[in-house]
Parts: sequence; structure tokens; C-alpha cells
Amino acid sequence: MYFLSLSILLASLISPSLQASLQDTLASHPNLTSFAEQLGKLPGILDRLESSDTPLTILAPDNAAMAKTIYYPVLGPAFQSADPEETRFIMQYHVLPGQHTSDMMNSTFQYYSTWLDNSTYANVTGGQKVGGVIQAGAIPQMVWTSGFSSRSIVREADIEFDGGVLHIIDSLVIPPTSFPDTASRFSLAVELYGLNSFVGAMYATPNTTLASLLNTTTDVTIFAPNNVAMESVTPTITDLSNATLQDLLAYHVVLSQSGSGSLFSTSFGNDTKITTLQGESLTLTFSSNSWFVNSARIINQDLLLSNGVMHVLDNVLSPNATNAQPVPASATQAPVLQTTLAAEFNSSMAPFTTNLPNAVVTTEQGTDGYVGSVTVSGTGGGAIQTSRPSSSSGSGGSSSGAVNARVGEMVMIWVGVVVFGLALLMA
Ligand SMILES: *[C@@H]1O[C@H](CO)[C@@H](O)[C@H](O)[C@H]1NC(C)=O
Ligand SMILES: *[C@@H]1O[C@H](CO)[C@@H](O)[C@H](O)[C@H]1NC(C)=O
Ligand SMILES: *[C@@H]1O[C@H](CO)[C@@H](O)[C@H](O)[C@H]1NC(C)=O
Ligand SMILES: *[C@@H]1O[C@H](CO)[C@@H](O)[C@H](O)[C@H]1NC(C)=O
Ligand SMILES: *[C@@H]1O[C@H](CO)[C@@H](O)[C@H](O)[C@H]1NC(C)=O
Ligand SMILES: *[C@@H]1O[C@H](CO)[C@@H](O)[C@H](O)[C@H]1NC(C)=O
Ligand SMILES: *[C@@H]1O[C@H](CO)[C@@H](O)[C@H](O)[C@H]1NC(C)=O
Ligand SMILES: *[C@@H]1O[C@H](CO)[C@@H](O)[C@H](O)[C@H]1NC(C)=O
Ligand SMILES: *[C@@H]1O[C@H](CO)[C@@H](O)[C@H](O)[C@H]1NC(C)=O
Ligand SMILES: CC(=O)N[C@H]1CO[C@H](CO)[C@@H](O)[C@@H]1O
Repeated sequence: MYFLSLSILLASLISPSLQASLQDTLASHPNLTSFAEQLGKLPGILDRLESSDTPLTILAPDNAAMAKTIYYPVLGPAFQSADPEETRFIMQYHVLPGQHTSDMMNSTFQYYSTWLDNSTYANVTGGQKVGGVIQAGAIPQMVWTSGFSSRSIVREADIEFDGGVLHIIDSLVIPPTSFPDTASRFSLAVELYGLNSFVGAMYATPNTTLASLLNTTTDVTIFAPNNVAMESVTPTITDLSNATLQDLLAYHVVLSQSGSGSLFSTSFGNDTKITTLQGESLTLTFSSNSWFVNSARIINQDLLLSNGVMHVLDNVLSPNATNAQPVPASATQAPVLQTTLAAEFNSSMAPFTTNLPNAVVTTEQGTDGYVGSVTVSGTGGGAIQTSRPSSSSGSGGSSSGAVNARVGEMVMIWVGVVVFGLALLMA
């Protein structure tokens, strides 16, 4: 329960020196011994935590979470090799400047900066973001989301110490990875959010300027049509000239204007225009509990990337159809590119998946037990089956929290299945 607890009231009355130090607070919680031990190995972080003159929020994984680090995507290799440099960056992602307590959060996701600010790991102005929400329910629950929509559920919230507050979480927050890597993992985990057709299109022409720009620019915003959307406009999209295809893809990208940062849903405004990298603008509207970009519905929002954020669309956008209007009451929107789509759309092959770069997600090649090692074949094996979502009503679009929650759960189930499979293999 998230009542304004007595300790918070007391904290505001009593001088901070009466509160326990971070080390004492960690020591008094039996479930934080592994986290304390990990921090002990990283004196740089511990000193910085203890000497901060502004309040901090620490997401502190419990012992069970720390015990399974090697099975996490991305985190696995760092913990397995106990590389202090890499683990330091991961721990930095668990520290948020400012005091963020349950009474200051609500049922709308907010995105908070963290200490993870090395541009090799997070090319995000002010530090990589982590999402925080209080999920409504019989017992309201504080939840944090990170890379691949991973969910960390808070076991115990609002534990005060003299430098701020800490929340005990049941799994580590995972630093987001690059656009191609994140998109590929989503494609494997959740069919509805399969994005490897859109990623493949980036590499379908000899000009990979856009692809590398998306991988190396700070604070990008990518509106990524899912595989079904790409299929729906095939062959029109595969017949475009190379230059026109590049132009169309660039219309799905927004770059930060003078430090404004990436566009999270929290900063969307109804009926507002945003200038794209391509030059033409997009219009955002809110209707029937969904955000629309021109006529495309955002079906999954605020997926964190190492250098920004990505939103999944159910339709391909075109710079020649900037005035396309959504029909919010309809579950699906008419494509803006010419389509030969049959009314009965079941499943088919997504275009461009054979263009996926071989090297996309193999940089953190897995050792045994590492669930994050995903190899995408560039020789045709990447084509996946998709089917149009069979949503029957467009009027009741899920709230973002629910959608993100579902993806997170599915990713975790997928991770669980892989871990289970590995356990069987090793038995
Ligand atoms: C530690 O956390 C686990 C869940 O991760 C819980 O079952 C257990 O009761 C906790 N132990 C203590 C001592 O708080
Ligand atoms: C939730 O909190 C944010 C940030 O404090 C605020 O902007 C937003 O209006 C709040 N939403 C609701 C529904 O109270
Ligand atoms: C960022 O990380 C890279 C790779 O680990 C390292 O070489 C570099 O020194 C770091 N930069 C800063 C400012 O810490
Ligand atoms: C477009 O890209 C494809 C794939 O790289 C290439 O085969 C083709 O020659 C290009 N077309 C033009 C007109 O350059
Ligand atoms: C490659 O694409 C970029 C934008 O995506 C464009 O600015 C550049 O002119 C293109 N290069 C060639 C050789 O067509
Ligand atoms: C981060 O972004 C900046 C500016 O967009 C770019 O110059 C730099 O190369 C990027 N760094 C990394 C490690 O991708
Ligand atoms: C959003 O803007 C559109 C167009 O101006 C308007 O029709 C609609 O009512 C607005 N929606 C909300 C929720 O304000
Ligand atoms: C947009 O219109 C121009 C001019 O008619 C055309 O050359 C181009 O192929 C169109 N682009 C798309 C994506 O349809
Ligand atoms: C994208 O950037 C990541 C991290 O910097 C790198 O590991 C990966 O190889 C790059 N992918 C492509 C396709 O350039
Ligand atoms: C084009 C196609 O395969 N349509 C089929 C889609 O699925 C329905 C129901 O299973 C079939 O009746 C259609 O023939």
C-alpha cells in the first residue's frame, strides 16, 4: 500500500543526520546483502552515492534478483566476467537523481534520468531513462521498466536513508541497447511487435547513412511500423526506388531539436506537429484512448533504446500522406501506401528481413547460460511469420501501462522459457 508513510512524515521533520547511512540501511535489510556486496566491489559508485549532496533514488535488487544476473539479456556477460567497468555502468542505471517516492508517482508512466550517462552505453542527454509507474489494482504496485520493456516489481518501497530513498526490486533494470538490437529482440519475443522488417528496410539499399545515423545519434525518436504493417503495403514498398525508400524511412525518425531530448509519450501533445528527419511533419493526435501518428495507431509506446526511444505503429507512414487522418473507432487503419491486401489477411512473409545486417545483435555473443545472445541470420532465415492482430474493437485501446506490462511479461516468459531450456540441457 502506498500511503504517505509515517517515516516520510518523520523524515521531513527530523534532521537527515538522524537517518541511517546507506551502508547501515543496506545492512539492516537481509534481502540486500548481495547488492551491498556488489556495491562494495565498486568503490567509485559507493563513494559517489555516499557523498551526493542532492537526494537520490536507488533501485536495489533483492538477493534473488542478484542471484540470477547471468541469465539476464545484456547483463549476463558483464556479471559472468565480473568486468568492473561493465558492472559499474549497470549499477549506475540503478541510481536516479532526485527523490522519487510512491506518493510522488501515479498510474501514468514517467521517465526518470539515471546515472548511466557514458555515451558508449547510453547516448541520452542527462543520462539513460527508466520508466516508473504505480500500477492500479487491489494492491497498488510500484513498477520500473527498462530495456526490452523489462519489468522490475518493487517488493518494498520508500525505504529512507540519509541520502535519499531506496526501493527493493525483484529483478535488475536492464540498460537499453541499440535500435537494431532492441528491435530484433522484440521480433523474437512478441509477434505483434515484430519490427525486423522495418530494420531490414534500413539496410535494403546500398545507402546505410540512415541506419548508422540511428545507431550513433543522441536522443533519437523512432516511429517503427510493425511487420504486419510492412507486409500490408508489399509489394508497393519493395518496389520503391532506393532513394524513395530511404526518404520514406527518414519520415519515421525525429531528431532532438537543440537538446529537447527524445519524444516520450509523456511529452506528446494532442494535435501537434513534429518535424521529421525527412523534412515533412507528422501530426500526433489522441483519440479513443490511443495516440495516432498521422493515421497510424501507436500500439506500443516508449520502448527505450540506448540512444532514445521507439514507438511501434500499426501502419507505415508516407511523406506524401502527411494529412492522413485516423479513424479511431476502427481497430485497423487503411494503409497510406497502395495495398493489394486481401480483406481476409491471415499471415505471410514480412519484406526486407533478408536485408538484416548479420552483425546486428551478435556483439554480446553469449557464453553458456546467457539468454540475450540472439543471432539474426542475414541469409533468409530472418523472415518470420506474422498475422494481423485480431482485435475486435478499436474503441477500447489499452492504456500504455497495460500494453507495456503485457510486452514485459511476454519478454520475461520468453526469457523464462530459454532459461528453462538451458537448465534442461545442462541437467
Ligand atoms: C526476500 O525476498 C523474497 C522474494 O524475492 C521473499 O520471498 C523473502 O521473504 C524476502 N526475505 C526477507 C528476509 O525479507
Ligand atoms: C502523474 O504525475 C505526473 C508527474 O508528476 C503528472 O504530470 C501527471 O499529471 C500525473 N497524472 C495523473 C493522472 O495524476
Ligand atoms: C565510457 O565507456 C568507455 C568504454 O567502457 C570508456 O572507454 C570511456 O572511458 C568511458 N567514458 C567515461 C567518460 O567514463
Ligand atoms: C538499389 O539497391 C539494390 C540493393 O542494394 C541494388 O541491387 C540496386 O542496384 C539499387 N538500385 C539502384 C537504382 O541503385
Ligand atoms: C544517403 O542517404 C542520406 C539520407 O538518408 C542522404 O542524405 C544521402 O544523400 C544519401 N547518399 C546517396 C549517395 O544517395
Ligand atoms: C552519441 O551521439 C553523438 C551526437 O549525436 C555522436 O557524435 C556520438 O558518436 C554518439 N556516441 C556513440 C558512442 O554512439
Ligand atoms: C485532439 O485534437 C483533435 C483535433 O483537434 C480533436 O478533435 C480532439 O477532440 C482532441 N482530443 C482530445 C482528447 O482533446
Ligand atoms: C511521393 O511522391 C513523389 C512525387 O510524386 C514520388 O516520386 C514518390 O515516389 C512518392 N513517394 C512515395 C513513398 O510514395
Ligand atoms: C549499432 O551500435 C551498437 C552499439 O554501439 C553496435 O554494437 C552494433 O554493431 C551497431 N549495429 C549496426 C548494425 O551498426
Ligand atoms: C486468405 C486466407 O487464407 N483466408 C483465410 C483466413 O482465415 C479464415 C478463417 O480461418 C479462412 O476462412 C480464410 O479462408
